[in-house]
Amino acid sequence: LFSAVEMAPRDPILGLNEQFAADTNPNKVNLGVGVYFDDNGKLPLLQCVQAAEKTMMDKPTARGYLPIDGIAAYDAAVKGLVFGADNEPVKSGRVATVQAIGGTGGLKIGADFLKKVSPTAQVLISDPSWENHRALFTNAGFEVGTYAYYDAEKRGVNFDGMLASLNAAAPGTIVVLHACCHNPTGYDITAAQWDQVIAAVKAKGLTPFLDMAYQGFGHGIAEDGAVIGKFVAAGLNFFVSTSFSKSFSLYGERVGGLSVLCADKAEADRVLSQLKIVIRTNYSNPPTHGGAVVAAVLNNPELRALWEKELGEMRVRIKAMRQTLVDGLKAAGVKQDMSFITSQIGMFSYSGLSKDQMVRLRNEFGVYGTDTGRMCVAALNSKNIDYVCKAIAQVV
Ligand code: PLP
Ligand code: TYF
Repeated sequence: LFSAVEMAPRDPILGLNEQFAADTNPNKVNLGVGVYFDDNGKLPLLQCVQAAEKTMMDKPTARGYLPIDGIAAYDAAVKGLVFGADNEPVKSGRVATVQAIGGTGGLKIGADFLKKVSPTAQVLISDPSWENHRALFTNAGFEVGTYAYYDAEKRGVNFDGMLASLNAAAPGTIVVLHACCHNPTGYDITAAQWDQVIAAVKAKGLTPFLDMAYQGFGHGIAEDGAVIGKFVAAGLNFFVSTSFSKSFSLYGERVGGLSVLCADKAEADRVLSQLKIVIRTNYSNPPTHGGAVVAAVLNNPELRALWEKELGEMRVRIKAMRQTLVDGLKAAGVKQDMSFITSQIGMFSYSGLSKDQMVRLRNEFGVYGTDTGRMCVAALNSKNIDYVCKAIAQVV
């Protein structure tokens, strides 16, 4: 039965984790996978999460099946974060939101649903993008292409190219957009550029799918969410996947969501009923713990304030590390101007280093980034940064 089964390639990012774990270099630094570590190099367990869990443990509850679409208070909290609780889309009931198994789960539910409603549509992801975007939509049965995004020479967004790609797309094309903190490049488009993207999407009749995996890591929760308001104001119907993996440091709990903004409440009810079929036929209903924790935090004013403070600390620390990296590279003797690192946003930096340089960093120094030159700035800290700067200086 399995004799003809071929070995599948490793995930280019998660595969690095295995290689890192096996590396015996005592100075090794993992800048591969997108995970936030604190200044001691530890994965944080947020205080807001601990407080919510303590309250839950003080009053233990049995674990029945959740509704197919998840915890109602969780879905309401996701809607509030994405659209603003007092805003028209939520108030009018035209958002269909389901709890999902991480942001990946949200994308997958959306992709499977889209395959039913737009079976022949093409999907466009940014060039480059999080590689799982391509794999996920391909596995859902779509043909996946790219829209222009990164300009290596300019070190920024090839915005004219991006607009040209969107304007050349066939009506109904599904466009996967990074709501903020573009992965892997770290370059976001400006508010004015979003307006142009939205105008193109509207004029061409494209279907926007916003991937919001890093809300709060760019400029703030509301600031990063503002792009959603622009799509709402344009009168578009669209998809938003949400991930709390990074913003709650709850990677392993798999907490995320999918929201679909529909024309009216009746349409949202019908869409929700279809999303529930996708869920039912894949894993029936979501797990309880992570969703309960996030709902408890987001729906309690004190814990929510604590979360915003802790998320703000993560955001500020990453920004500080960007500056320290730029300064450290200069001090280590790197001649080229690396200040572009501070104009990038979110967890990642596209360093501009070549594959050969990245392989040397890994093999000779135990500094792990992806072959594309992406480094996770959120894994730098005051103890490892000098080492990383010296290693980079050696290979450039
Ligand atoms: N989308 C992007 C752009 C990401 O970087 C990630 C990172 O993991 C995800 C989606 C998936 O998030 P999750 O880990 O919650 O599935
Ligand atoms: O890009 C990253 O590093 C994160 C984590 O298949 C990740 O988004 C990487 C690969 C993958 C799932 C998550």
